[in-house]
Amino acid sequence: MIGFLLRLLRPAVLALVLSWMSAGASAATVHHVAQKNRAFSVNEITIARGDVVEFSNNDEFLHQIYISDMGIDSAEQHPGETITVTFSQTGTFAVHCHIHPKMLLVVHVN
Ligand SMILES: [Cu+2]
Repeated sequence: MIGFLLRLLRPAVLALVLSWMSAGASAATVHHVAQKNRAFSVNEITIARGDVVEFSNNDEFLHQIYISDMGIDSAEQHPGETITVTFSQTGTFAVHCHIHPKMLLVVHVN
């Protein structure tokens, strides 16, 4: 009797697990932003909550990532280095670089 019930339930459980896995996988899109010529490669991006932004230093000198509203104030980022930030809250966030005060990227998180 128990064995019969388990056989009956197995496809439902499998479907639940699969839908949970695909939901998790689709939640985190990775967006690429470069730092080049003392500027971010885009001025503004709109992403979904839980998405990841990878900042790649494509210059020959140091950058840094400063996001005041998220309490992020990274260490010096050397040429070729990538800093990964997960945006887990909705809202609008200004991304700056302490070393180059004119650098600004606005991230809208829906
Ligand atoms: Cu910079």
